[in-house]
Amino acid sequence: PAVEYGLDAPFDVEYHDAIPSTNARARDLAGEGTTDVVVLADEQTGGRGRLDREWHSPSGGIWLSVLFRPDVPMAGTPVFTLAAAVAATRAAREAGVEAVIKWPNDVLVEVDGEERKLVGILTEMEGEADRVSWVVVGIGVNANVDPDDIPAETAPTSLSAVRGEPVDRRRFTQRLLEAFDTVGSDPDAVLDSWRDYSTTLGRAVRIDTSQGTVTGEAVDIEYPGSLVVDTGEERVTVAAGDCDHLR
Ligand code: BT5
Repeated sequence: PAVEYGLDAPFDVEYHDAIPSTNARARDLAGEGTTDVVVLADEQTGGRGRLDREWHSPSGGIWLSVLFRPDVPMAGTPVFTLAAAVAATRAAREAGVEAVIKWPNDVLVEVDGEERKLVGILTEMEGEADRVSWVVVGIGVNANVDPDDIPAETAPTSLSAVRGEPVDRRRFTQRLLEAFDTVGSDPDAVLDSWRDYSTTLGRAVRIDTSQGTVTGEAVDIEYPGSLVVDTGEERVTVAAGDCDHLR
């Protein structure tokens, strides 16, 4: 395919010019018994976010999924989502884009005082409670795309829009995968880097969870990726939810 980057990555890479969803393809490969592979596409025609939301994936982006089989319980998998956010943020900063992480899975850039979404991450897995069979971490980076071509209600941005020139996708993807591989195997390193890059810690947040809404100050992140929120009355540990920064 035209998108083939010639990556020297710590994974095998399967390239596609266009595919419905790299996560769907990686799940299929998992079902066939494959592991340690990256599925990479220039364009997705059926990209998905969390809760089956649409993920717009025009040509020029970096849409990829990493399939691996870690020796961890199901409950430990959120750390891989954090690792992906850390890796994408590191690669963005190396490309001159001051990205920050919003809990749990958004990589944002502040543009004209407004937080805009640069990267989205979707982690899927299957297996037993005490040990996963496989994990697929999908990472969508608005690389060389025009934000106006992304009709998302959450204001998007892209690497090329922030830089004013295209990014070298081969180099960026290489750094992203290297960082994911290095940091992903060390949960303490993931949490430390996440704290460094976070824009959520120290801020007033409102989190909608399946058990209701939690409002307070985000004070820390805890293994395997839970946000600790000080409500003024107590400290609540939130495992998953949609987070809004209140100021
Ligand atoms: C996410 O979901 O942020 C996870 C996105 C994961 C995408 C990757 S690409 C490779 C792999 N293959 C897939 O099919 N998926 C993964 P969530 O937090 O639910 O955010 C989704 C929301 O972001 C949508 O409802 C839109 O409002 C907005 N959105 C959609 N496309 C966007 C884009 N390209 N840039 C910024 N925001 C977008």
